[in-house]
Amino acid sequence: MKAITYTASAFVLAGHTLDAQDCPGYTASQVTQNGHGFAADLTIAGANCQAFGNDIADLALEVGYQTKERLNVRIYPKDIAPANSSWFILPPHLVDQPEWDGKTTANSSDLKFEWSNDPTFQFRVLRASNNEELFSTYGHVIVYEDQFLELVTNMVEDYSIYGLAENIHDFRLGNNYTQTFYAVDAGNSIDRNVYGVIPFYQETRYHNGLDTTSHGVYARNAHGQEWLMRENTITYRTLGGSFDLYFLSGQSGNGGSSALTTIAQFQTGCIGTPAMQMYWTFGFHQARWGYENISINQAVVEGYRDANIPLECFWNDLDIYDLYRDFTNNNVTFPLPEFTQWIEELHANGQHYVPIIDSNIYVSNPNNASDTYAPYENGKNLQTFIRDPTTGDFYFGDNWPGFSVWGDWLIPSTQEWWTNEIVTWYKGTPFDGIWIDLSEAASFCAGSCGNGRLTENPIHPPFLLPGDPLTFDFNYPEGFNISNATEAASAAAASASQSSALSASPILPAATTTTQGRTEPTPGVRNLNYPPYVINNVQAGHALGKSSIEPNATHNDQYNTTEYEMHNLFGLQISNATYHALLEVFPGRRPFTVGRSVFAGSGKTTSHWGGDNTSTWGSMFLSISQAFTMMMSGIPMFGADTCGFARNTDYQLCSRWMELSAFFPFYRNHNVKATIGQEAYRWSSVAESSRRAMAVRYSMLTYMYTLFYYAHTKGETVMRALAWEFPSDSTLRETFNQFLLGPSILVTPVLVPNADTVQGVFPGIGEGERWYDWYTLAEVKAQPHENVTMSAPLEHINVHVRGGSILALQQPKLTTRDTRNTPYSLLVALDDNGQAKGSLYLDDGESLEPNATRLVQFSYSDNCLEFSSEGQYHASQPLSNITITGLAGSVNSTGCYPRRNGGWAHHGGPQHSSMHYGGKNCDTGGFQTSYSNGVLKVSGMDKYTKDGAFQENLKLCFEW
Ligand code: MIG
Repeated sequence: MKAITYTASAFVLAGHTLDAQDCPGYTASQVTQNGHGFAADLTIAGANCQAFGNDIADLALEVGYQTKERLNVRIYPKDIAPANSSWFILPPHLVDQPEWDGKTTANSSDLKFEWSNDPTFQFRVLRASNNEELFSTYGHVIVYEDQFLELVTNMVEDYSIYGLAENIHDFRLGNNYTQTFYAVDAGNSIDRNVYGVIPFYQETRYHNGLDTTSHGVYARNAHGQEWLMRENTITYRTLGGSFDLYFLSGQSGNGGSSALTTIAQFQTGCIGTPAMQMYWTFGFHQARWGYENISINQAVVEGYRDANIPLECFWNDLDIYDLYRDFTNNNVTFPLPEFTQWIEELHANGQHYVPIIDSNIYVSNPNNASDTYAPYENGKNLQTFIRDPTTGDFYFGDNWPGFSVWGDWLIPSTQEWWTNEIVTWYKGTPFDGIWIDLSEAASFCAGSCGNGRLTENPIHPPFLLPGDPLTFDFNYPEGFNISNATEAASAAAASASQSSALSASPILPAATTTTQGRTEPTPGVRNLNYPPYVINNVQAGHALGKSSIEPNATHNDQYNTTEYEMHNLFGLQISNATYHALLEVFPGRRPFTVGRSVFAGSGKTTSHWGGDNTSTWGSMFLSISQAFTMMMSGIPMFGADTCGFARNTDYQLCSRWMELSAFFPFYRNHNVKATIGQEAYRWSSVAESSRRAMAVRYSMLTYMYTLFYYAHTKGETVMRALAWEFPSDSTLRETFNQFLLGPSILVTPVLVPNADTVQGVFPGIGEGERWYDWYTLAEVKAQPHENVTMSAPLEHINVHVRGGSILALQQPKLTTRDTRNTPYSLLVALDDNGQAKGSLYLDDGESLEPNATRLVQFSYSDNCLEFSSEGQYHASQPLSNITITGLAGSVNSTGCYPRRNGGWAHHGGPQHSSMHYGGKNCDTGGFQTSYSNGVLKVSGMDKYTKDGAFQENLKLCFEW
């Protein structure tokens, strides 16, 4: 036997490095053109290499100019035995497969494909307009084995690529980084694989500040994989499947390319745009693992009410369940019907309720007649669970409830079963959405460990649970020892004595791990549990079967597809199934599901939270770059566990985090068990920070909602990196300590402890951009590229409005329902030319296909505010105020004039309070106006739009 040592970058076999690039590569022949590309054969150009699998000698190549902006390259085995097809081919019904639009040809494409056989098959993709090379395997071989695919692309010097979600890493991925993809149940592993897999990157090239360009690459493959970013290359490796690459030009029309266009092309053309969310989901959510009974639930809801902090939605974790079993209610702590009534009270107050559902299903103890568990029995009757290939029976892994099974989403009966369980459970637990956890899918043991042991059910998980004796968490955020010295010292002492007590009397034996290095490829055989190539999976020993269903588990489809192929898709599938189940519960209403594991395309049905982060400043900071990657991946309804999940938070971190997350689409505070509570009302400072930040958020809910409308219809992004909005400024290429919400709102959070100032940049100053403080409306005075120091007391988050924007605002209330019922106001922030524009989308806030919508486009120029309003939706609230900021220094009162198009007229300059409406006398107009420092405020306009603010097109002019 050869000695095998694993190193991070290569395998050392008997003293020498095994490099798949020593494989022979392929030769192309039999080229046949079709109208929109060509096909060819690829034949192995030497002896089998057996690098990390069994070589496939004959491949098919297909190159397709699919749309003007998208080029597809597919390489797959030429002869696939039908039974093995799922090894290589990812069917379009599982993951969308983009196709030819029926008209694009090589000549009309933004992109150009070139190839050569010298010395072996290699290809490159160029931008047609200027022959710029975007992707190139020249100088490298292609490796195609049954368990290992590799290709290498040459990259420009100091390249900037972004994406490859999900990762907890800097925004710009860097040139010395490996992104591993294998959905995993493991905290927020920094720089490693996490819960989701979206193999798409976007590249930006700055060209010395001239004409920044962008393009994208999507690799449609669901296998375990790695992307190795190195100085001048990226190496792409997967454990199977095919090369199915989509190159996106990032160009719009005949113009230049941009990151935002590239990202939109990925969504609209490749994976689908995100689901439209219900209006209320943009309110604030409170969750915790450890809300152990109805009285605790009640106390939390009251805590928020008493502190005057908005609480839109209350979440329960596992605590509601009987013995951790999905779809149950603990009779003692959450008895029915009291629990049902409690949820109905929330509803009556305009609040909502979301419970957790775990991906695992408890297996009843066959020897205990009283241990029947209907969800298992029902699924068993339909034979709808994933199987253990060694017994042919179900695969019995282990999770919270004990030995468990998992739904096999490849067969239709599983949807039927899942829908039935959800519909049934809803009767006693009238939820408004579903939180899907552990969808990696996680199992606490290796293999079908319940074989022959089901009679032991229920069993305790093989590790201590938070909340078990001696498991209190004494960790606090960085800087806690400075802000809370005494408490920090006593926590350290308590922690030490707890760990010595635990080591004196261990409660559980140490968990065993499964470790094995590289296995030798065996002709004709795939080694599923220990593939020859060992990806850098975050689990101990990098074992794929650790903390997860083992790769050799089988599905019930015609191919008996294995988990090896399906692993990364479990989260996508269970979220899709839950989406469809919710459509049964709420016909015609947009389903709200929040899932932990996601794949390319998940955003069409689900939202996502950042998983188990920690109560640390670093974790808070990285939530911003993580959010950017989700925006790029078509999953904009994203947020992190605010104030941090694992460990204790403190008042500073929690204040800053409540402020920061107020500008993330999904805004939820969540916390693990056995730590201190972290609801926003627990500290006066956190309460005040939350009230203030939420007031900003709730004021602009319609703006957030409108951003989602454009995400859903056009693939636009919701949170935005500064680099996306200001592409010519290369100094922003790594920036993620600030971000934009849509094009108009700039957020500069405090990300470090013990600070009362923050630094941030105001992009575009000196090149026509203007910025205004949200709270004072004062214009920012800064030099180009200046890192401006701003005051940032604990309860304050810096928010700035970009000149050129018009925002429709409402008055913040304690629920989104009440906020939505307040009058509108408009904020007009002028740019250098005295112009601005904006838009507003309205509908009933919950229908999948609303029968009435309204889209209002605002514009301001030449002192006139105009809006055009289209659609049938009737927003009954009036328009009460208009504020214009950025007006020139002094205002002359030259009298008013009526210039109305069936709308408004205004007499008196901004300093006059009298105005005309519809030709009536100024004095009965009753508008109030005030002007100072470039800000004009007009109020008291409600009476003119009693029937609704945006019922007609309007033009309102100001004269001075
Ligand atoms: O094995 O349900 O990420 O949000 O509180 C851990 C308990 C299970 C992981 C989730 C977390 C949730 C926790 N869950």
